[in-house]
Amino acid sequence: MNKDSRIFVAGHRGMVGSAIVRALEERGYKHLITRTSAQLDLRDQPQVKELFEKERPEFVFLAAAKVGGIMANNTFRADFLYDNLMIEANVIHQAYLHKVKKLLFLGSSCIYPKLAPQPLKEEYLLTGELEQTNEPYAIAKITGIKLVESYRRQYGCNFISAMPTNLYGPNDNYDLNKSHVLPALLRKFHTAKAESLPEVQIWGTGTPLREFLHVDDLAEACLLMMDSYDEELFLNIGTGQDLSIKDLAEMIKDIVGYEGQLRFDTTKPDGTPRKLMDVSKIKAIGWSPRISLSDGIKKVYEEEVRHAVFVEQP
Ligand code: GFB
Repeated sequence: MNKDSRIFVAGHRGMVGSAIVRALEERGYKHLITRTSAQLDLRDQPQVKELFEKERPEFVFLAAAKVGGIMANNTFRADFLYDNLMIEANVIHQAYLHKVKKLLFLGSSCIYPKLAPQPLKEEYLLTGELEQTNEPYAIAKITGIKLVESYRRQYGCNFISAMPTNLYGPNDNYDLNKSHVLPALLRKFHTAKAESLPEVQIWGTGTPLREFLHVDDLAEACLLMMDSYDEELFLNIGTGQDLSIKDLAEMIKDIVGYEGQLRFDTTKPDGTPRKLMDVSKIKAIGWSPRISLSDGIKKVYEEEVRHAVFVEQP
């Protein structure tokens, strides 16, 4: 990419897309192409075709997706499968037809089998059964990886994929029924402190292990891959370190300054027991995360509290 390249960031209002836009703007890229979902429905093939015909993007970051936490994934199973399949198929196919120079597709660590050996190496894809709570989303993301791989092999397109671990950062979703665990706990502890509530409910047993990456670190990895990675194999993006949901809850409780109790609601699902990424390949090309988990959570919490609202996305 050079500073005048036409760069389409699909999903620029979301947590990942907005972080990629911030990183591109900081580096002086001038010709960013963006559309809100009200302006362009990426699930609609004619609308996506028109965008590519009109704007002729040279580079595409495919960060648009229907995303959510364990409950949203488990409840809106059809939407997670349909919306993501349509977005990926439309954008990747139009990128091929319009001779996009390079496309980066964003997947997710839930593509790996539920009981795969840890840490998760890229080659464990499709070696076992998926976690049930997010199987439709995972199948959609695996399809995205296979679209990228297939357009490369059949048509020689320079399309690549990145698989981020669980993410957090600015522009996250704070709707407690749809969000991921980290924003949910920030909001729950903040509310409990403000209202002097005696306890906070944590879903599941607290024993599942999760890895968390600040989205600004992910954006750096995406720009690096766009600049200097041209291989077929997708790359894991994570910190290589995880912690239990109970330990995450204790960390957030301390950061917020809440003094009540934790209560585990075991009627809620745990999801996959562990999904720790092996990040040796992305590290070998020169990327490492810079933001520690506690610093990142403090930063996000200060930003959200300063705005005085926890934004709920549809
Ligand atoms: O972040 P999360 O919703 O998604 O949940 P996954 C992680 C763990 O935190 C689960 C527990 O064991 C939850 O039961 N948890 C505890 C909570 N309290 C809460 C809470 O208040 N809200 C939420 N949401 N969880 C998602 C996948 O899996 O991760 C997606 O469903 C995607 O497909 C995404 O891959 C990154 O890590 O379990």
